[in-house]
Amino acid sequence: MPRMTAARAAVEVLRAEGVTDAFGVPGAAINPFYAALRDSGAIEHVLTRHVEGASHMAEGYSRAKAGNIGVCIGTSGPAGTDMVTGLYSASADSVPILCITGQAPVARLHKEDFQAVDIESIAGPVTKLAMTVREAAQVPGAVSKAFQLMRSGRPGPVLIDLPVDVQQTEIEFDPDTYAPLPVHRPAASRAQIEKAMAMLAAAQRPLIVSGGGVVQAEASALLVEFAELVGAPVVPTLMGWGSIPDDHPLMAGMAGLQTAHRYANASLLASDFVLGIGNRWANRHTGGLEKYRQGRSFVHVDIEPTQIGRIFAPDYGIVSDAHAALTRFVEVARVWRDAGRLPDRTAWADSCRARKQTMQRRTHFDTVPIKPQRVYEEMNRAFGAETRYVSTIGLSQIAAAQFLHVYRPRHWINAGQAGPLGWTVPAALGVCRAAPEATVVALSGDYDFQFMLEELAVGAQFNLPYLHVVVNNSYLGLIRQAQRGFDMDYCVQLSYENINSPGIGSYGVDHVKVAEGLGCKAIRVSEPADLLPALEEAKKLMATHQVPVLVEVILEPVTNIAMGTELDNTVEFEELAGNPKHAPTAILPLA
Ligand SMILES: Cc1ncc(C[n+]2csc(CCOP(=O)(O)OP(=O)(O)O)c2C)c(N)n1
Repeated sequence: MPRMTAARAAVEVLRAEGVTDAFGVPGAAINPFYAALRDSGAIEHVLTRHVEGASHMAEGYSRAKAGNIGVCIGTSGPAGTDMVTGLYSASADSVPILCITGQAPVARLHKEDFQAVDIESIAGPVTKLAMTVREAAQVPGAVSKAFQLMRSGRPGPVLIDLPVDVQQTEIEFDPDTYAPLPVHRPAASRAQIEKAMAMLAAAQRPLIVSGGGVVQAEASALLVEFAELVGAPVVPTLMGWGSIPDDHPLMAGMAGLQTAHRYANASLLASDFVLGIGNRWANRHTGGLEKYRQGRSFVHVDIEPTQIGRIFAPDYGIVSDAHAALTRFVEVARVWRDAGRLPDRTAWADSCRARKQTMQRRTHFDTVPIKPQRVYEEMNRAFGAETRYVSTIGLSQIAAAQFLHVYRPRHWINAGQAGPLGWTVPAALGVCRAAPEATVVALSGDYDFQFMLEELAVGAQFNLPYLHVVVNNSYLGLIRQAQRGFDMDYCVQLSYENINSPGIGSYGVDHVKVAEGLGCKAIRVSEPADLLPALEEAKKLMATHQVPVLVEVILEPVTNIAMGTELDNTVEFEELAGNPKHAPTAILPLA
């Protein structure tokens, strides 16, 4: 039997599970693992500038391609705690990442040793498994189980914590006969799908809500086929955006709060039945539950049994992987179509399409300083269907969801539930690493960008070219707007005397100089007419220099995207539900 250190055995398991890349920061307590990485030569390592950055890169890497598992590595103590935000983000959005940390020697774990922290307890609530492996012989099994867990059921992150003496202990392990553990994903039965189909067929105005689970399960093509067979419009959630192309006749828009379309909210309120697949009824999607549920029945299909009924009790629940469920939905729908059992829903689908045509928000503004809406209009011009967008949080993300267009799964990569500022730069780098052929376009407000902009150095060092649009209002825009409710404008201004934009005043951080200082390329835009040329120029710079390229857009300081009737769809829901006083003009009568 081959003998090797437990650290080497862990690396051999990673290799056998298909890992080719890792993101991390070395340190004393993880050095034996780094030695094993070097000796094996099987895994490429990207040295990040912040350990939190490594965790977000791992998430971007996982989300870019089906089957990918991003790996992030750090030493004991603060490296593990730095990665907790990444674990939270991955767990919240059901993304598998493997976090490996070094630890103090086993005998010193309770002696307040230097950088000894109880990371397995800290990471517990934000992982599927967090384990400090105290016995060297358990290491291969623990890492193997990590992969099984990450791939089974609802995907999510795992943390494996390796005390430095455990890493160095020699064990017997045979990589040649290693085999990954079986993965389990529940699948809907024919009877369950037929029952849901009967409810859908009985409805007059059915909608399908397509969540991130559809994207994760690589079931987007099946979703579109199913929607076409039954003639039901699709409302993707923020995590499911891209599961049906924006220009598909049955794409009814995104519903809910903020990251939503007015026409989708109207269509949702007009529906009488919702089939949710791989979604979790997030509060940013549902808004107020009473309004959301009133007058319609629900079927919920989810891979995780305890998700059924978590937010509200559906009329019928099915525990299933989205791919397995949609495969059967398509099968049954074909049979029912051939038997003439599928009602014609053309008029209903047409009414959703009419709302989509008439309830668009305005984007074309010529004013200087630039209004944010215009930025997205120009981005839609500059970037095609192959573009993979990466964004996190803020007014910028909200407006992006309202105005950009996404046509393919895994082409809207967004930290949907956790929304941690700083996620965008490292996540975009992770996407680039996983999909070097892709056109990756990140979008941030200036504050999100400033949170982890040191990671741009990683993009420059490792030649990870992507285009980062930073919409700079020199404000914590979203928070400023939220503060309206408190009648204040407090601790939200980012500007200070540093650089001046013509006619606008001081904008504080010179992002162009910072990006260039880190080895990237950068362009600043202040006039609407310069937006498209700048985006085109940025594409060329990316191709020529193979580094991240920043396009900084100087926006009006206080954005005038309406957060009331335009963005706060709780209000929109109420209006659309029949308050004639505020009802927007172009709404079709609600059924
Ligand atoms: C780690 C973290 N802290 C605080 C917040 C709360 N927060 C959400 S958006 C935001 C302001 C974002 O400003 P910016 O990135 O400039 O985007 P804008 O809203 O101006 O487009 C803040 C502070 C957060 N999401 N994450």
